[in-house]
Amino acid sequence: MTTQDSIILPKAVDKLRDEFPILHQEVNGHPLVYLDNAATSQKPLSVVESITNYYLGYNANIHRGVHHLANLATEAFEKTRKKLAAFLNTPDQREIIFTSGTTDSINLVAQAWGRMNVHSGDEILVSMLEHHSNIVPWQMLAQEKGAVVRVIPITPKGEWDLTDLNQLVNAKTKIIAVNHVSNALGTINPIEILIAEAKKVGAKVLIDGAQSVVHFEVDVKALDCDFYCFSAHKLYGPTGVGVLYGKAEVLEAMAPYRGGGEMIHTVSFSGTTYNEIPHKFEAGTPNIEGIIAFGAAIDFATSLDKDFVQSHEHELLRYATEKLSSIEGLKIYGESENKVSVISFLVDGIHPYDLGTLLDHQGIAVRTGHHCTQPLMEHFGIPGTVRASFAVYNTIEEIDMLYNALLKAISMLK
Ligand code: C6P
Repeated sequence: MTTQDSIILPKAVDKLRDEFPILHQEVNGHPLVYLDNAATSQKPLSVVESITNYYLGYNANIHRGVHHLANLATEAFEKTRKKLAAFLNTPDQREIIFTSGTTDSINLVAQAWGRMNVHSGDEILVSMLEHHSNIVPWQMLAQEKGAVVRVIPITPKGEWDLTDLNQLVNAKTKIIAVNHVSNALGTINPIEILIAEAKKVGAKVLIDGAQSVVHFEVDVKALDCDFYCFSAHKLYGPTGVGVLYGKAEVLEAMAPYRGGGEMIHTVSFSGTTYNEIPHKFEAGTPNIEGIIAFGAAIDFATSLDKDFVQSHEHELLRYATEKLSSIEGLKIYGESENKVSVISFLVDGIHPYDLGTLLDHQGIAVRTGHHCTQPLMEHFGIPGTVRASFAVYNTIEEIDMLYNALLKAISMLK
């Protein structure tokens, strides 16, 4: 951090925090310190207002009516698709499918692509760092098809161990499904290596971007992956909506996932024809206000200065790592050089739940438990961790508050 940055940064963050009224409250008699951003980020005013504006001004169903409100709602809804296409850098809006979130996007691919393309004896490759949402849909598919789920091991630092890459990615591999960033450890994974390897054997690649897009820019065309997905709610947007990017030619060759309104072309009892992509995968009335607010969240995210986000989050991570490492008996899980602003830790002899509860008593919100990564916790031989995850609106002072609250909690529990 340069001297100039240290003068400018607090002011910039203060201004940013004004956009998030929820942060300005007390919890248990202490100022709220919200460090559970990897679970869900807080929402700026513009996102909240986009929802009320819709309901107060132009609530209507989309793609169906010819009336004024229906046209306004359809236009606002489709604008989000355009924004997401730009956000992920695809020129083709048909490659943007709205879903209910990352989990839904992965299930869509596992079912709609997987059922057609994965057969007995085939292999699906995931990693030890996956969230349950990127494990269970593949296990369900593998069980149905008699396929095998293989797992990329990790190093003690929490990075992929690609020593046996040649065996892990082989002629039987049909799809590689991995996260870009680990939610439990914060590791940024070298997905480019796997995408290149997949091409050699003709396998498809799905990237779970739930934890990446809020921290750095993603260009699906430069990555050249087949699928990329994320949820709005970890990127300043509402819960219950998300996106699946898929290459047009791959999506076109896929059967629909859910049947119903909107995804059809014509329906008759003698046979039904399906709509074009992306609508083929968007059955039923969607979460209209959520998708519109997703657009507002994209606007907010893209309005932030990228260099500022990166340097501020990097400084939060560096400072928090230094402070927490100085606490006796505290062990950090996930020590990659290539990390986003997430710190998972345990303190000798103290259950993470007890620590989390005593932090909450002091106004500090962290996540405790297995973080929906039970195989990873089992790998480390631990029940779970305490996870502090920082967003661009967090401050150095809040890390000092975390540090002091931790010392107090530890002294009470030991
Ligand atoms: N991780 C966390 O606290 P949904 O629930 O569909 O929006 O996202 C699921 C998901 C998938 N992949 C990764 C890498 C994730 O981090 C998550 C959500 C939250 O870490 C809730 S468990």
